[in-house]
Amino acid sequence: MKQTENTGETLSANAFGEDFLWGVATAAYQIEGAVREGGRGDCIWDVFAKKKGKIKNGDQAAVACDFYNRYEDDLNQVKSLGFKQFRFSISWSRILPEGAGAVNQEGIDFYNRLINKCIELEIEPWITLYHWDLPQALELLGGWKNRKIIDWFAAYTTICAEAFGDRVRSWIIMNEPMATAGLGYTTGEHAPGKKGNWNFLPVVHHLALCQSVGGRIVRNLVPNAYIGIALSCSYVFPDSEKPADLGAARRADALMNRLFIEPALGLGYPVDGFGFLSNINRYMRAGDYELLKFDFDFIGLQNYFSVVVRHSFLAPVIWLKNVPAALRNVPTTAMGWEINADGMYRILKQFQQYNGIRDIVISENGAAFQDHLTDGEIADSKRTAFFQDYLSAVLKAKHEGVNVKGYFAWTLMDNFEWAEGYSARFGLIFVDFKSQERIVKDSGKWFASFLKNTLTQNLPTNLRENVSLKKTYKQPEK
Ligand code: GCO
Repeated sequence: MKQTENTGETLSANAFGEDFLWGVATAAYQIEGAVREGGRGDCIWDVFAKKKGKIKNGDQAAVACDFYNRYEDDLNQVKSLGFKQFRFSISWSRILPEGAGAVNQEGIDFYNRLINKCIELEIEPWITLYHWDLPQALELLGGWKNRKIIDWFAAYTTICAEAFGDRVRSWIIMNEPMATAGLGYTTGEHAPGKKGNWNFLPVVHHLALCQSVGGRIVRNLVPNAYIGIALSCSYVFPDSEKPADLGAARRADALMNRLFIEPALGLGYPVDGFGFLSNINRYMRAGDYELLKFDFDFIGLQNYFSVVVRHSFLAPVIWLKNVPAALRNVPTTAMGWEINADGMYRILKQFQQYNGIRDIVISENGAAFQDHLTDGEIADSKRTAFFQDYLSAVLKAKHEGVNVKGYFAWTLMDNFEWAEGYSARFGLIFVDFKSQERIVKDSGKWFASFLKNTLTQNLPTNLRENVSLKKTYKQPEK
């Protein structure tokens, strides 16, 4: 058994406490497939992935893991791995094929079946409302650049809260909004593939407004809801102690770690870290400062790697560059990301400094490696070691008083890794994308043994009681 670095104690799930939540995370577009089934409308990724050169090897997610049709078997696997929490996202364009307007009952039905199956298995369902798959119909109207998205998102959130709120307690309003703003609308590496620094600010502002607007709607419609957001975060090290590099690290930190939490906490945008952000004022309207605030029950942190940055004259506006792990002679994952569990510990300590954060949940953590199928087995010892090291770092922070309430491994099974297509495998379960065969990797088996004797509490009974109710969504009146 692995010893934790810092305390010398054996890493055991029970060391995290009886009420610690152990889960596994997924996202709709990465696993569902069935893009033409059940009345679903196109999302921005359907359109983006068809464009030449956008996704590695020209991969498409029309089938992905076919989770839409195989969810029962896959949830049985969640159960057999020992996880008691399952995080999935709702595909907005399954619920509202045109993004707004008529509700697609088949979409509601699918998530009802999925939620009910979770509960039948004594697994608590966690909904992410937005994990990057905006309906294409809304992108044609400007997408996240258009302030009307507040109304569209509010309507979608209301429908989901009314349809699922009787059986779902835990809600993540938004996943990694920084990726949407940065990769989706600024560098164009992600859907919808828009480029330009001047898209960044309105998109950030509309995302930040939607996270709090969505939070308020769920608060009003779902009694006893546990509401959060999921933010990517990476501890930032300056490349040197030179003032220029320290400044670069401050700017990177403002963008990567502060941009979405601080407005929610009532601190406004982190302009002290990155002056350019003061330009967001041109998108601010009266009342927005208040509207941005929301008292989340938890903040989901997703940590994969730490970064080292230095000043650079070659990158206008941000004036910094990332010093790639490959040049620093440090261990990396198949994504080229630095493996550094100390970064997880440091980022937790950094978030501990904020007054006003209630709970922290690690809403994603995991790693891609080259997996080799040999005699029906995947001996992915590097992935297991990664989880052990990062979990030890979480435990160390928890022992030092950081209020971490749960941990979600990314991810249940290999899936469509956005611009990397199927080339990057993050799963605890290997997927053969031709046959859809699943094989539990050694890391998955390790998790199963790790979680085997956890003392985790049972599913709240109130979630269970409502499963038998027949759910039909009433079309909104015109
Ligand atoms: C992310 C996502 C996941 C990724 C994971 C690995 O937020 O980036 O939530 O969809 O697959 O992070 O890159």
